[in-house]
Amino acid sequence: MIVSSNENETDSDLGVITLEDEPQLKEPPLFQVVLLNDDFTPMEFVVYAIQKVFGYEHERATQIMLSVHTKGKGVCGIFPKEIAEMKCAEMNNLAQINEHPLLTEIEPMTD
Ligand code: TYC
Repeated sequence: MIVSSNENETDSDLGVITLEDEPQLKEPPLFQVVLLNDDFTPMEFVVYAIQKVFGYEHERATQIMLSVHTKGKGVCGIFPKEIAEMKCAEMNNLAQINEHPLLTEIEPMTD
């Protein structure tokens, strides 16, 4: 089978298909959005905020809230850095405008 009609190519080039290097698409580094417990934020507000920012259903948001309440902290989601920063800021702003001390922070995944 002739794969090239370029006259400058030598016989030894015929039949050789050179593939370009595949672009090395690296996965972006991931960050956890970590929710911290406190003694003052009402549980129902935490559930509401988790649902609003992360899109969980009421039952799952309640599980996350209770886990944070008993263990001190817990992961709400794992995202590329910019999205994790946005979710974290959304949670902290929502808490602040409602005058609750609720806090989230982001942590790089160590895999
Ligand atoms: N510990 C709070 C309370 O007893 C509830 C709470 C849960 C607060 C999770 C923050 O991230 C939190 N009202």
